[in-house]
Formats: sequence, structure tokens, C-alpha cells
Amino acid sequence: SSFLSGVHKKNQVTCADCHGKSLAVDDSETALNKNCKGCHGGFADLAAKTKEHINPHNSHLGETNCTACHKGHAASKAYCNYCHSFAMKIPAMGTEKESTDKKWVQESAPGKKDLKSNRVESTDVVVIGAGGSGYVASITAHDAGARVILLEKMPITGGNSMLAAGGINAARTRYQERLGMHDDPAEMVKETMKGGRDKNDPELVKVLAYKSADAVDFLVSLGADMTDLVRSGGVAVDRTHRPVGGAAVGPHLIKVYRENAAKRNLDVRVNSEVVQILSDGKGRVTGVQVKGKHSGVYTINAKAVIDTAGGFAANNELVGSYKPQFRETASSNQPGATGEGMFLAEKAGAKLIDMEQIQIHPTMGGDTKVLVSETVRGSGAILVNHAGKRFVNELTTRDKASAAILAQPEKSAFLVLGESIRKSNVQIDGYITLGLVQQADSIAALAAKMGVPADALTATVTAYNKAFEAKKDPEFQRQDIPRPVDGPKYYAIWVKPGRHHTMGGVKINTEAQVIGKDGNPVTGFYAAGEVTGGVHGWNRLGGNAITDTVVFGRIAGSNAASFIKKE
Ligand code: MEZ
Repeated sequence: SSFLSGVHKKNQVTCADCHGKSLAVDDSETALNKNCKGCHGGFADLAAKTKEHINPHNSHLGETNCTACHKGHAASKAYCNYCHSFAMKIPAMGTEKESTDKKWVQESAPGKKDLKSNRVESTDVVVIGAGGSGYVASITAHDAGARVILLEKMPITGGNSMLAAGGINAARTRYQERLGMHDDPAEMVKETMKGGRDKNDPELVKVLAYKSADAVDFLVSLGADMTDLVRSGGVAVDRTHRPVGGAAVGPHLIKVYRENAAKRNLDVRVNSEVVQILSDGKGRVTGVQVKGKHSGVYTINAKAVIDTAGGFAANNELVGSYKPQFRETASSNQPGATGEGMFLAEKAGAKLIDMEQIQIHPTMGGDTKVLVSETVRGSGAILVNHAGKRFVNELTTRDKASAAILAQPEKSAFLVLGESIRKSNVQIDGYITLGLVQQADSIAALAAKMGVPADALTATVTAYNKAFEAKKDPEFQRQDIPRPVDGPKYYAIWVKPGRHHTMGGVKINTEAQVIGKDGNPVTGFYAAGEVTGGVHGWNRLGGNAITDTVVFGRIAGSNAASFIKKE
């Protein structure tokens, strides 16, 4: 018990109380987490008891392992603080060890760091990375009859998809048709290519667009709600589907995926980092080596491998090596988005493309790592500079909007909105809770809080509201003004551009097969999502990332399952 912290020490908790009689600990710490909940209650109970202003038991990360934050033998550390800076007291569990270093380092159990074990497992399909693409590929392969192991190096699943605020772009869906909207996958192809500066692989873009409506139906079949529609930058119709009320798409989808994985009894392992993709030296992959937090390094032989390990926008050094000017800019990404999945694939024969194409999102909240969703602009908000004036079409593509903000002397701007916009997008209440939003009863009072000239801001809002009435924006040709900036309350959010998405990665074909350096598919090797390059060209449209994860995740899962059947 001398190793125990906080309440465990006080109450003289025994080893078996936490670890179970066998004292065995798997990498996902399954028994431990079950026993935590047995004593302390589930997330809902704890959320009801939590007195913090920010409630970590009711967050966008959903229901995760307790051990992601709480440690039995050491001080607890709030996982949230890899991205945020919440002053969080963790009662009776030891004091949080707050570190200014927010870099993610995978934990190993003491003494197990690089230990190689003789453990060898076999499966049909191994999937690397439990973000959106990984879950979709795993569920699809499982439903097609394959035995699947889904590996995640972080202590929680969800990847960057968990943070996705916007929605999923899809053309000609039943939800668009229900609202009498006309959309066409051919338009989605055109706009995605134009947004990507025509550097995308057009064949991949066609698959993305023409399978997008099916992707939405697939999500709905799993239990997701995609009924609300909003417009994203660079698109001429409301094509971004999201849950009712404008709720963030990512936490909703990851909850749905986790529930579907549990229902299927899928083998999902956290704290399990792939350190090598194995290959037979003759152009086919044969499995992976995994470093488990408790297991040490072990082998999984697999007939097919799907790489869904995500991008690298959270990796300062790697971003800096491609784009030195972005090295220290804030990143909206989860701390595990560090790109290893691309280089593991490269070592196993994959070709990497477009690695230097790194997307800068225009609106991160001030000096934080919180992304202020493009849907806030899609709902009607305007961008104004420190002189109180609009300076760009808010619904242009991200590369252009970010460049326009960075061209301002302060390299930052404000989102300005009114009551009807706030009410249409529930995420804005989240930004209020996080302290990112200034509020006032008049435009002049808001201007004073923002530190911009009141007469200029008043003139800007008046002109914009006139454009709303006239359905025409003579100043910036904004295509869609769904709401005016109206009272009784007015809101402003200080924003700066930040790193958001890496467009490059593993080259794939339309069958989600990984393409090797010789131009041929690597046998048994598939990839989907942000780990791949080619779908988004040199600039991704808002809402196309989730489409990518679902469309290509499904293709990878289904093709891997067909491949193993032929073996
Ligand atoms: O697709 C995205 O990255 C997206 C819609 C982000 C956002 O601004 O919400």
C-alpha cells in the first residue's frame, strides 16, 4: 500500500480490490477500470458529483478509461490538459502533477519499457489507430466475417475524429432532399478539386463524392443522427451533415462507434502502440509488432493490415521540418496525432505523397488549442479585423481565409455574431463555457470589449444585416447569409489560425490499397483517413475529413475482409 496514492492509501485498498484476484493487467487495463467504476460509480454518477466549472466526466471525450487520468500508484493527471490548461483539482486521488510539457509520451509499466515478449497472436485483420477511420474499417471488416484487432497507442480511443466539430459532407442525401435542396456528387467533386487546388487524385475524389450519401446512410444505420445541415467554406450548398442543434459531429460519432464495437465484442486495445509493420520481404505485409503498456513488445500475425493511424499536425518537429513557419503555431489536434503511422507504412514499402501540405485552420480560439468550428461562420458569423471591418468572404476556403487573417497586422481577428446565430449552433455555448466569448448588449459595448472602434463595427454589422435582407453581399460576395447579426445579445470570439490537418501521407488507390514505391499495391495492406494522401490535394474542405474516414474506412474494411477470404 506504500505505492498507493490519495484515498486508496487512506482506505488501505488491497491489490486485488483494484486488479482482481489474478492481479493480471492487460494493456487496456480492463479489470482495473471495471473495478474503478464498481467503487466510484460510472461517468454519469461522477459527473453529477463533479463541482468543477469544466466537468471532465461529461466532456467531448465521452466515457473513457478512468486510468487515462487517474493513477493508483501515482498522482493523477487530467488528460484534458494535453490540450487545455484547466486548473483541475482531482479530489482524494493525489494532486495533479501539472506539466507545462504537453507532448504525449506513451507510458510503459515499470520495467516493461522495451521488453520483448515471446507472445505471438494471430488474427485476420489488424487495424492501426482507433479514430474514426479505424472504427469504421474494423466494424466493416468484422461485419464481413473477419476476425479483427483494433490497436490504439493512446489511453483513449477517438483520434482526431473525436475532436471533429463540423460535420460530414455528403451530396444528394435523403436529408438534403427532405429539405428540398438540390445537390449533386459531381458538384462535390468539382468543389473538392477546386478547394484542393486541383492537386487531389481525381479518382479518389470521385469515390469520396459518389459514396458520400451511402456513408451518411451507413452512419445512420449504426445509430447516428445526421439530420442538421450547414454550409462549409468553398461549397455552394448546405452539404455538411451533423447532429440536431448543430452539435459537434465527432464526439457523437465516436460514441456511436464505441457502442457498435462493444455490441460486436470487437477486440479494441488502448495503450497499444504499433512499432513495426511486418512484411515478408516480397511485397506483402504479414502483421505488426505492438508495444503494449504492460505487455512489452509482442507480435500479431495478420493476413491483412489496415493503417488508420491519422496525421501529424500535433507534431511540432515534423511540421517544422516541412514548414518551418508553422513549427510553433498552435495545433487543434489530439496529442497522439504525431504521424508515426505514415513512417511505419513507408518502412513496409508504402509511398508517401504531399507530406509538406499542412492545413492551417483560420479560427482557433485566441491563444488556446480549441478550434472554433467553421460551422460558426456557416451559421452566419462574420470575421472582422482589429479595425472593426470585414476583410474576407467568411465562406471562402480555409487556405484563403487563414491567409487573409495572417495578412492583418495583428495576425488575428474576431468572429462576431448575434443571438439567432448562437441559438442555431449549440457549440457556441461550449465556447462560452470555455471563456472564449465576449458578450455585450449592444454592438458599441461589444466593440469596447474587443478593443475595436465602435463606429466601424456598427457600420460593419449594419452593412452585413443589409446584405442578409438583400440576400446579396456586394462587399465580399459571400454566397450564403443564413442569419443576421441580431440582438438582444452580441458575441465576439478572438481567433487566430492554427495547424489543423495534414493532407499528405500514404498513397492509396480507389480500393484503399496502399501503393508501394514501385507503383503497385502492397499485398494485404490498406489505409484510410488522415494517414493517407491524395484525397484532399493541397487544401481540404471543411467537412470532407469525416467523409474521408467513413468512405475509405468502409472500403478498406470491406476489401481487407474479401482479401483474407481469398487467402
Ligand atoms: O472538417 C473540418 O475540419 C471542420 C468542419 C472543422 C470545423 O471548423 O468545424
